[in-house]
Amino acid sequence: MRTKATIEGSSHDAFLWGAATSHHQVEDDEPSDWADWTRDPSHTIDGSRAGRACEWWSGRAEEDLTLAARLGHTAHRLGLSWARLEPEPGRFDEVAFDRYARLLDHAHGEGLTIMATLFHFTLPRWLAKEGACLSPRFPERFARFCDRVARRLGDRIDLVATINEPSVLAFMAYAGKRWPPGLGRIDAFFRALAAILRAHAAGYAALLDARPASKVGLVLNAPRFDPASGSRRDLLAARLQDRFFNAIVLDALTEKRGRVAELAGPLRVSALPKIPGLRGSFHWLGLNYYGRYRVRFDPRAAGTLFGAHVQEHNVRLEHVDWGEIHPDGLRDQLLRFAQASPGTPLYVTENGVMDPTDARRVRYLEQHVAAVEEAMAGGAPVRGYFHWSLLDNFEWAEGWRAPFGLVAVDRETGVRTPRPSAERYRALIEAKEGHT
Ligand code: IFM
Repeated sequence: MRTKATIEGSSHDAFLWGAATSHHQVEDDEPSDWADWTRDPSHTIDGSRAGRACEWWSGRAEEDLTLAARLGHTAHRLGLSWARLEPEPGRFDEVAFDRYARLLDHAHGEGLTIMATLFHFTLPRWLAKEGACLSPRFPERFARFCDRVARRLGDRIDLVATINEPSVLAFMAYAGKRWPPGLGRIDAFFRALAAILRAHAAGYAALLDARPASKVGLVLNAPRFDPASGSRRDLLAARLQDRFFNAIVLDALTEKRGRVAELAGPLRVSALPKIPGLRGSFHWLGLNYYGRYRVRFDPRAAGTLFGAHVQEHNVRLEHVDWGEIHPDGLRDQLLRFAQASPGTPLYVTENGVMDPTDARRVRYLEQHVAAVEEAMAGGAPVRGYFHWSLLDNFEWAEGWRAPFGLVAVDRETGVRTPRPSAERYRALIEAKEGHT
């Protein structure tokens, strides 16, 4: 891992600058529950599937990681496919492990520090059949997978993230119907969230048992929820959404209920059981931040806790609501994480904008990096920033219609073209690191 990097105003062992990807979104033909789910064209807004994606599995990962390094990145966050690595319960695919070993060696050869996520939304088919995250054996099975990854690839992974965005997964796939298994039940949200956190705690323990030097974290997506007006009803709806999306997980990880509950006022509700081994089960925390929602009380919106999102959608794709661009929210959420878990190193593990023309991305990048600096000046120990994403890729239920890349990818030819924002990011990194 690199030891010398700085961001204006502070110095750290290694401030990491990079971009993030996840396996299903860039690798060709991942044999997972998502590959099965997207056989039904109604499951994506454009009827598409990941398919050959950005061809990372069959060979283009190396070329793209070299490009990232040329664009000034010092780190990369990627996902490892559980579905590939454990195609049958307890049977691990050594050829697939070798493929990742080569990819990770190449990344290190390019000077990139690696953060690897072990469960980024997709599951092996056999586990999906067994009940996905609601399988009673899910936590134990995830721990076994973590153990194997630590033993087989641990020396090639600098920072390991167990799970990506527990609240998003529980919301989209268990409360909602748009992601597999698409249960559409609010009770399933709480059961899935508890199971995901149980799996994280079990995975954390397994990673450390197998490799005590592992630096293990968990990645949370934490948008801001603000009331649409000064009315008490809007305030209550915004607090409910924040409580059940953000605070519930931070509380469970830190058990600092008093302090975190203050943000939810009188709503000291916790619908999660106590999970053994969860408290403090991280060496670092990742924050994925895209924007904020303005919440208006709506008695008809029971499924979203009586809050409708009413902001001007400056990041909107058909019916998809990505919220409002609000860089101050990144600063505030970093400070909130720092307060919830004092001294824990923080990484911005995702931050980006769906923008095919790059009209917004340059300013978005500048403003959010400035927000990171403000958070650091306010005492948040931020150690890195990963932009979402390096490349245009498969955006889940939005299919191929949501380009988030610093680098555009032509779907027909596969040709990569860095957007102006990629050059701006390079200049920004160089300026921050003092070698212009
Ligand atoms: O593409 C996703 C990613 O997989 C998880 N976080 C949000 C991104 C943009 O929606």
